[in-house]
Amino acid sequence: MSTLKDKLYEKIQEHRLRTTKLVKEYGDKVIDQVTVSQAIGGMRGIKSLVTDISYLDPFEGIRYRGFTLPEVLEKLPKPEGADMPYVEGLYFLLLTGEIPTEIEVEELKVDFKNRRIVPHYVWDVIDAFPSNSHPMAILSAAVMSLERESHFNVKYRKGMSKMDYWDSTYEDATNLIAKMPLIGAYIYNKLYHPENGHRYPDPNLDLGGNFAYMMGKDKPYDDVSRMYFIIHADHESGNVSAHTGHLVASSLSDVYYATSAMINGLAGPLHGLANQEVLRWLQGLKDQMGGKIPSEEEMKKYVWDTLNKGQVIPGYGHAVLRKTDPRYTVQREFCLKNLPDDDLFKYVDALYKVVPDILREQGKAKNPWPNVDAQSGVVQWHYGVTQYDFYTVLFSIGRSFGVLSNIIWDRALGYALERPKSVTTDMLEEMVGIK
Ligand code: NMX
Ligand code: MLT
Repeated sequence: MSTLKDKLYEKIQEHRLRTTKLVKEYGDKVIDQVTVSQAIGGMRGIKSLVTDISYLDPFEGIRYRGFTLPEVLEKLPKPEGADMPYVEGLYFLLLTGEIPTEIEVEELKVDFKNRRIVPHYVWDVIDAFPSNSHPMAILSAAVMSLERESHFNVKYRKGMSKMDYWDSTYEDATNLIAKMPLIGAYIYNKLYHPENGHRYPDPNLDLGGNFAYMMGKDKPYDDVSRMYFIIHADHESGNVSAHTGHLVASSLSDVYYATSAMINGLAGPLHGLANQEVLRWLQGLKDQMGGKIPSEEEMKKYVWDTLNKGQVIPGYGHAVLRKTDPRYTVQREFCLKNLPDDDLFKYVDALYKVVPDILREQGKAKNPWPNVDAQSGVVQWHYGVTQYDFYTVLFSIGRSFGVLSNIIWDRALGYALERPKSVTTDMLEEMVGIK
């Protein structure tokens, strides 16, 4: 058994007592109420999910296991000479709540290496897709095709105690996480750089370093990958991808079904796909300007034109956040250090100066500030990943760390099948007294 799994099991045993006590002794305590607009309006703000892996404060942004992103990036062990920490260390932190030692990260690196072999049929599934397919559809199908590898299913069929669900779920989740970067890089090379061929991982590199290597990218793309996967890993449980993963897994579907579903949720333009939409929208502005950097007035006009057409400004607004997303800030600081003169970065920075005021003036968006997606494409574009359809695949690889950590804990704590109650419009009208 690996150190991570031992430590996780200790934590699970301690935590089970807390959950059992809450349900047994305080199960009837009211923690929230639901309004009509919440029921109709996407359940915004209803406190009805529990996770200890991350928490999103509207004004502070995300904390992973109590650590802010700058703290996570500072405290997790880093490869020699790197600015960004090992992604493997993040998995340890998300699962256990503890910052791993160098030795614990080293063990996990080896463990991931042993788990990352991708069966050949997955490459066949990817190859079977027409080359104009969206990479998110390919990723979802590739993950789905791995379902036959599930240990959980084999054990479940043989008859397994509920107390043991977490164990084979951990095995499935870790196997899948180790394979995700290989699948992502293969899709990238197949769609956009067939001349790269099939680049197998380098046994001496960590997950982030290997992703850069398989993508055919030089330094500092290894740090870009580490940063990218870490900041996208989790955003508490109510966002579409995390919630979908949790929902599907709550029926005891295995992690392959659940992860494929979470990828499908991430593929919408109001969620993860917004990162490609930002680039598409910015390219539109660039084309209109014939390449020159627009003046503030020209930029304002482009933003207003978009709003007046009834469209959203991609990369701005958020369902929970009410300030600039710290994930935007982390990437902005990376840009200031590594690509301060990049044209696209200048565009994005100039937008930051005009969009919030315009959104406030329009008066609709509750949060006029940029979210993670406003900045992430700039970094990728700078390092030559200009095929913006691919950006949400990167988001998916990062997000799988959070979603899968959550599913392991869901199983460990015996979280129930998710099944909220619906009402009809007639019933709502009766409840408010208009019928
Ligand atoms: N541009 C224009 N209008 C906006 C924006 C925006 N960026 N954000 C919100 N609004 C509108 C929204 O469409 C709604 O309009 P209506 O009343 O006509 O339906 C109104 O403002 C109120 O919406 P909110 O309550 O502020 O936002 P909500 O919680 O419903 O939605 C988002 C959150 C993220 C879906 C929304 O802000 C949005 O569409 N943003 C642009 C897309 C985006 O960047 N998504 C990525 C989010 C982060 N991620 O990675 O998932
Ligand atoms: C996310 O990272 O999931 C997005 O910011 C969306 C959200 O939290 O609702």
